[in-house]
Amino acid sequence: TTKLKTYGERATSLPNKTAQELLTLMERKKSNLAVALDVTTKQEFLDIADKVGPYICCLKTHIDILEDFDQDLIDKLKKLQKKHDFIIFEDRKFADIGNTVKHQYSKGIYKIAEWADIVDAHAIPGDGIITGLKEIGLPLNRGLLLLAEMSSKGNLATGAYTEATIEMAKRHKDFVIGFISGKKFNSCEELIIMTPGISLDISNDDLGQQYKTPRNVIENGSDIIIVGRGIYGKGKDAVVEAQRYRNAGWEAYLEKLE
Ligand code: 5BU
Repeated sequence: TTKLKTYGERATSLPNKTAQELLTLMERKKSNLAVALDVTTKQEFLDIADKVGPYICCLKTHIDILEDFDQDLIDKLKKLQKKHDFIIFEDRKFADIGNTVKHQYSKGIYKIAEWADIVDAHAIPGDGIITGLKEIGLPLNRGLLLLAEMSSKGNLATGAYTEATIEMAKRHKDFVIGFISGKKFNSCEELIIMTPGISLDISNDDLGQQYKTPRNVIENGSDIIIVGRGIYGKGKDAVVEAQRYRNAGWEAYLEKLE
């Protein structure tokens, strides 16, 4: 069997600058943990981001759920990014024609392209969604993830849809840096796999979310585990939980490398 490449060694196998930066910083910080920061006030958002910052490679946002969003939040988020060294991933799940997603990516209230290193998109509209996002994102060295699979019960991103999504990614390797999925796909092993639906404690929520453990998904070729409520949910100490998930993710990765 051939030895698996480390995150750091893989950095040079991708043309996209954000992808290279992400893989390098994972190696440097010894973390394959992304936190999904799904809280609805600025204060909670900045407080948790500052607490978990030292332990994460990536901060995943849903910027449109904040009740008191303003430019000051973005300024402070960028300061925290400098302080702690992480990639920012806005989980926007674009799903429209190229011309529309271009505007959604760069304009409006959030001006996502100005601060998000990575965004994601559904493959359902076809290649035009990537071409549109690329016009905005590539000059800024941004990266895109395609949703090849989803974690929720009954989702339709399976089989032929997943296969077609993988083919679409391969046609845009300058901009598409990887997938949201639960496993690695043959024929594009260099692409980065980010996996949501991760818990060490529970197997589902009441609204269709399904959880796997960090070990489950890393064994299947996931590169980055995405954890939300498992870290800052009711009664949890975000620092303790971030350390616990970071260690679980990194140990599973080291075992895979052996
Ligand atoms: P949780 O609190 O760990 O369940 O949060 C999971 C996060 O990942 C949340 O922000 C979702 O929007 C996101 N997510 C997901 O759960 N499943 C998916 O298939 C995709 C995104 Br794509």
